[in-house]
Amino acid sequence: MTRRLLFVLLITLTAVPALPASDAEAQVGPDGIYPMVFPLAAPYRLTDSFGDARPGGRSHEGVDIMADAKGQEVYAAAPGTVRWIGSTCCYLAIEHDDGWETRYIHLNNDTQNPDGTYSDDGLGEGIADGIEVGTRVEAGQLIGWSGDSGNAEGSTPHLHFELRDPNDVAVDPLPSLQAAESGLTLAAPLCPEGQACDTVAFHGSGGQFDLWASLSLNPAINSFLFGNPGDVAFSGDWDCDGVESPGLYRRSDGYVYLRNSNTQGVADLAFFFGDPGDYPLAGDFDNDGCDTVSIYRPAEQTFYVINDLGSDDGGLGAAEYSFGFGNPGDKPFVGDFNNDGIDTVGLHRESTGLVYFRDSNSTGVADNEFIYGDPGDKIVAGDWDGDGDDSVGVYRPSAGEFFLKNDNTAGFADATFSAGDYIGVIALLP
Ligand SMILES: [Ca+2]
Ligand SMILES: [Ca+2]
Ligand SMILES: [Ca+2]
Ligand SMILES: [Ca+2]
Repeated sequence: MTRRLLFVLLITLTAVPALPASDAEAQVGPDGIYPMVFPLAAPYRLTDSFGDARPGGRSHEGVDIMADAKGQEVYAAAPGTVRWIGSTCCYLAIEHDDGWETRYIHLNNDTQNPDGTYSDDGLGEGIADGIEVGTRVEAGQLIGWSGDSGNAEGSTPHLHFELRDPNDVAVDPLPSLQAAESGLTLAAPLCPEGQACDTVAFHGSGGQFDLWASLSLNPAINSFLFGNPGDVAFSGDWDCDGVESPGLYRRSDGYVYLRNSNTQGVADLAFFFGDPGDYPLAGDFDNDGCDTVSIYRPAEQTFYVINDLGSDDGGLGAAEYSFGFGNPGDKPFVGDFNNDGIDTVGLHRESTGLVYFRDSNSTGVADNEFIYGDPGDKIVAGDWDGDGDDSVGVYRPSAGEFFLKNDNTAGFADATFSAGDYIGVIALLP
């Protein structure tokens, strides 16, 4: 999967054609995306083929997902019931619980040779055992295998995939397939029930925070103003009450402004720390349950850590310790990447997407490094799945989208969200 990351993340989601006015519209998410699991195992190639002319004056009512070979696994895109299996092997339709339907055409009909290749004898199996009309299927369940059956005989194996709304109108499935591929739709809840999971607040150019109640496709959003345009945002639990809220750093003068609630208002704490040009970072660096503000001095590639907060517009004084880490130009972020209760530092090279971090606040080589996202993305780390360790997310200003992963490795996003136009993002447990 790893090698496909950049390709996937570079895809631009295309506009979805307007759906007919009906209750069908209620079933699609932001941007007209139908939530689904990608229906074909890799390797494959998506084609933009909805609406293409076909023999007899027909219009192509689906998208052809080109397979590398016969026999690649085909999955139910969403939960539902098998409504129809074509009388000539091997076509299949699933009616979903919301009245939408997906169709899977040209499943395999040939037998596999001992060497793994396929004959073209039309005598093989293309539909999985137990899949019959009336069978209940879950999202991602194996329903069959790719092939060239029907009027695709002799052509490149591919899955003709259709998405039809409750009025039986074919909808271009390409944006939904691309969304499924990049994690824009969720096969399972990101945050398991009962877990405490971080969410995000997006920071706007005018000093606005849009705090998402949860990372979901249609979250409640709490908007409030804090600070001035140009301030750099971060987050933490300054008063140790278990609620995280924003902080701001004014890089022009080294001023820190902290707020203890996620509401509009002035700073609850304000003090100086660092020098003009420093970057802020905040976290629990000593595992006492309270977050404090520290800084990264890019000119020296040095972190300055302190486990106390200042107040009353005063200077915070000297850092408790400092250490060198990183390369010129890289931007700092913070997380508890190894779930030991101590936040440590990472750096992000925005020009390439390189992410690297330490599991202790000390000089040394990176404990982990990988490429994530695209150049220009803004990084943050959070515990999106509530398992205790922080992992990366990136906000992409050019697309207004937020991508996250539940482990710190390259690869597909575990979830992607359409956010809008912001300058950055913070992670927090509100
Ligand atoms: Ca707090
Ligand atoms: Ca602390
Ligand atoms: Ca840690
Ligand atoms: Ca986690």
